[in-house]
Amino acid sequence: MKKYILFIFTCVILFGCGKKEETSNALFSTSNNMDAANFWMNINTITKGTAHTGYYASKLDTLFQFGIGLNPKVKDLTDKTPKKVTVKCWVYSTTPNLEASIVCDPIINGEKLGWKNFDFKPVIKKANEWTEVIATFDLPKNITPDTELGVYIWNPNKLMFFVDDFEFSIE
Ligand SMILES: [Ca+2]
Repeated sequence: MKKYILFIFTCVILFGCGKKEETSNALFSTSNNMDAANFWMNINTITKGTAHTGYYASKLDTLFQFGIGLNPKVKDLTDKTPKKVTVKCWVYSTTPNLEASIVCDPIINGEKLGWKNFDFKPVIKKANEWTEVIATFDLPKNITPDTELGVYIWNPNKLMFFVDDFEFSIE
């Protein structure tokens, strides 16, 4: 009988522990792999208020023509030659048909290798709602390990909009 009680007791403990591991009570969590720490630019556009996740997003307006972005050298990211850059982000515009874009501007020793932009206008049609944007840029074949891959939000008309959850990847 004692053995059975011990067995049941053990099961309760194991089951209880297993369940605890599955649930998270975190009200907030974040991560930072430190590899991208030096690459970010225009972080002074980050403001508290309208946000897709949490409380903060990059705000563009009459003061900020350039929003969140990054500018790493190829050699700081990979030993290989990347062919593509992909940016995913969420955008909230206060005006419909947003005239702004994501720019990909690879530069080596001050020389531009092929400036490209992904226009928000066909994607961000409605005002005051969050929309996910995915932009892919083919990189020029002549990039080198020292090429800087400048990728950032451009707001030439000084409109007000917000950008959050900006993801950058190369392949
Ligand atoms: Ca956020």
